Order: sequence, then C-alpha cells, then structure tokens
Amino acid sequence: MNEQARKYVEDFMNRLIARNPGEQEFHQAVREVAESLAPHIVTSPVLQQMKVLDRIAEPERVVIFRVPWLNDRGEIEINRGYRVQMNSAIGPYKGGIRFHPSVNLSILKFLAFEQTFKNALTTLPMGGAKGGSDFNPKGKSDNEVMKFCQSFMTELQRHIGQDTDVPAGDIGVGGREIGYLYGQYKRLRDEFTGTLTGKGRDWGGSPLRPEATGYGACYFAEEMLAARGEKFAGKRVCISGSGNVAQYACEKATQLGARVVTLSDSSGFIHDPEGIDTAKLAYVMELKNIFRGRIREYADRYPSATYYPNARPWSIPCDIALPCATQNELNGAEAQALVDNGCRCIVEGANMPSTPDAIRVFRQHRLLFAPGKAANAGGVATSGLEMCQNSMRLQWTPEEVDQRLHAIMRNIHAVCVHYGTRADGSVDYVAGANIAGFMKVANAMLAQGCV
Ligand code: NDP
Ligand code: 2IT
Repeated sequence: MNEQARKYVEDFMNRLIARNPGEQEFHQAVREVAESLAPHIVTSPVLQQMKVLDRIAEPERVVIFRVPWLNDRGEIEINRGYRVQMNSAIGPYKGGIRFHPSVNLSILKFLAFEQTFKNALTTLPMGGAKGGSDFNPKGKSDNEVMKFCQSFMTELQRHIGQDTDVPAGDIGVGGREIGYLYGQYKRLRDEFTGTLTGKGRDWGGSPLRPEATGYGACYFAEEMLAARGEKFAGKRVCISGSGNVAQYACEKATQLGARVVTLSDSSGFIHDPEGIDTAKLAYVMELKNIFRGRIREYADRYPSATYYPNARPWSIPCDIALPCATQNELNGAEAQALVDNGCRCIVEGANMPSTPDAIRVFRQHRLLFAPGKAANAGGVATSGLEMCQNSMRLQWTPEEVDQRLHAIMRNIHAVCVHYGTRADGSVDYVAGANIAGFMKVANAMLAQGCV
C-alpha cells in the first residue's frame, strides 16, 4: 500500500472509531475492507466525492428492542433484541439471526457489514443485515425457546417482510428456532410468504439449505486446491465447531475423500486420528441437534478419540483447516502452529474466525486462505435460492439446488482470482473478495444517488 492509501485508511478509521467507540469487532471488519479498497479509492475521485465507503460503513437502520418472556418457573426474563439493516443497494436486507449471550451491537454490525459484501458476491439480489439477541439457548427447554422466539418475533415482525428484510439462522438459531419464529410471524401478519429462510422442507424451505454453508465452503476449497493442481482426497482436515456449518463441512470433506480429525465446541475439542466417518458424524448430529449434548461425549463413545478441554484444535497437524465456530477463534500463534505443522489451506466456514495477526501469518507464507465472506457464502446463496422458489411457489430438487450452489461457489472463486491475483501469480483472496463485493454495491449506490 502506498503512503496516500495508508493515510486514507488511517483518516477513515479514526473517523469510524470516533463515531462507533468500543465496537472492536466492527472496527476489525471495516479496517480489513478499507485496507483492501484504499488503493482503488485514492485513485477514484467519484468514490471519494460520493463518500461510498463512509456510507457503506453506516447502517441504514438499527432496531433495538426489549424481549420479555416467561420461563418454565413462571418468572419474567428480559433479553435485548436487535436487527441491523446495513445496506439495501442491491436487494432487500438479508442475513441471519444469532442467539448467544455474547451478542451485542458491535458483533451484529460487523456481521451485517460482512454480509453486505458476501451477498453481493453471490450474484443474487440481496442487501446486507444481521440480527439477534443475547438470549442463551443452552439449558433452556423447548417451551422456553418457543416463548422467547414468539416474544422476539412479536416486535421484529414490524421491521421485516419478503421484499423488505428476510432473516435466517446463525449461531444458536437452527431449524427449531426458525420454525417457532415463522409460526409467530405468520400468526401476526396473516400471510404465508418467504419472509424467513431455512424453513422446513415441507413448508417452503429449500432442499439443501441446512447443508449449504458447509458444502459451499468445501466446494470453494476444492476450487482453490484445483488451481494448484491438488485435491481434497487423502488430505487431513481440522474443523472447529460442531454445529450446522461444521457438521456439513465434515460431511462434504469426507465425501470428497478427506479425513476429518477434529471437531470442537466452546468447552474443548476432540481429536480422532482415525477420522470422523459417516457413522461417527451421524452420532455427532444426533448428539448436537437432538440431545443438545457436548462434544466431550464423542470421546466417551469412540476410544480412538481424545478430548482436550478448554483448548482449540489448531495444534493438531493437518493439510487443510476449516474454522467453523465463531469470530476470532484462530490467533497469530495458532496460525503459526498450523503453518509449522504443514497446513497449506485455510477456508473460513465461520464469519471472521481468523484474527488480523493470523491473516498476516497466512499471507506472509502465501497460504491458500479463503475469507468467510467468500467461502461461507453458500449458506446465504441457498437462502437466496429459497426466496426465489418461494416467489415462484415452486420447489426445486436437491440436485438442481446443489448444481446452482456449486456454480455460485465456482463463480465466487473466479471473481476472487480476477480481482485478487498478485504480481507473483499467487491469489490474495481477501483483497479479491473485498474488491469484487464492494464494486457491485458501490456501483448501485452511485447510480441511486445520495441516499
Ligand atoms: P451453530 O450454533 O450451529 O454452531 C456453533 C458452533 O460453534 C458450536 O459448536 C458452538 O459451541 C461453537 N461456538 C459458538 N460460539 C463459540 C465461542 N464463543 N467459542 C467457541 N466455540 C463457539 O452455528 P453455525 O454452525 O450456524 O455457525 C457457525 C459459524 O458460521 C458462525 O460464525 C456463523 O456466523 C457462520 N455462518 C453460519 C451460516 C449458516 O448458514 N448457519 C452461514 C455462514 C456463516 P457451543 O455449543 O459450545 O456454543
Ligand atoms: O452468515 C451468514 O451468511 C448466515 N448466517 C446465513 C444468512 C442467510 O440469510 O442465510
């Protein structure tokens, strides 16, 4: 980056931090994008005059609301609900809902900001949003989760709609929660429309939406490997998380001939050197999705595995790493350990799982590194396909959805290569994704004037 671009980033970030004090995750996500774009913005008078990046970093609307509900003991509990409607330049607001005790405005603004570029990369007409609550679903009964979802939707329903804002799942929000949220939406609005995605297959959901994020990340990894003449087959893979994204990343990597050796949750990780095959993954899905158990129990069931409490899986030697749990779950020292142990490819299933220090290490060593906004876009892309099927009042076959998902991931890879190829021929997928996503949103904003 030249001096002029560096100064642009620092001035821009100083303004952003002053306007949004204390929002560390939001600052982190915006800085990465600003660094990728600065060399282009400083040579473009129109992008500067029209303050496109300044406008993209300011949410169009943020709604914050009280969510009161009655627990099973009849006591009142109070949570805070949010919806960050970041950008609607290329389509209705679109993005997931997260239920986790760590949820705050900074985390949801970083997620909504990332979502804006990710959705642009899919080529489907979707703007960027994110929402959620500091509600903790762990240890809650089905009845309590339903009561909470109904109260949350009682307020959220005024702010969303099939042509306005279409939420979906994220951490702590899966098929069960989408069902309760949709039931209450339909009851209050008296309409059966595609206002939420991730619905059940029998009531408007798209085939393959549950699988799409994990599958898509593996399709993206396949493209990166192919560009270097390599394949998934025979590779050792470390995955973090054991939720929706991790489960289907594990399934697809295994189908492609790799051996997945780790999974984790916020309490620790399991290492199974023999590999987490189809039967073992079926056990994990039952454990996590039905019994809502902990990954520790895997090691009780399979003696080939060891459980490491309070630790993350990045010390285990692997060829490919797929962080699929949460933001900032892979730091600089862990990135160096991956490199030292021979890992050559990191594909982010989660949103912003690698810290800036970790990304510096990956770049320095010219590793194949795919940022979440490109690699995990298969989830929201398939949500876009669900919206399309809902509008047509039709349902495609799993094969047709898979074909479209695969084509979308291949196309995202191609545009990252187009915008991110360095002078030495290697690909900076971070710059590629940021520039390609930005161009589409920026051009729409320029056409639509000062709004
Ligand atoms: P789930 O709730 O299904 O699973 C989350 C997993 O990550 C669990 O294993 C959870 O462990 C672990 N985890 C959550 N928070 C933490 C934490 N603070 N520290 C360590 N582990 C943690 O969520 P998803 O699989 O849907 O989401 C995972 C990631 O993928 C998120 O970053 C999400 O934003 C991203 N993503 C999701 C998409 C989707 O379609 N669902 C699409 C694109 C990205 P525990 O049970 O202990 O909390
Ligand atoms: O981060 C994400 O892309 C998601 N949680 C999926 C959003 C969606 O609307 O499907």
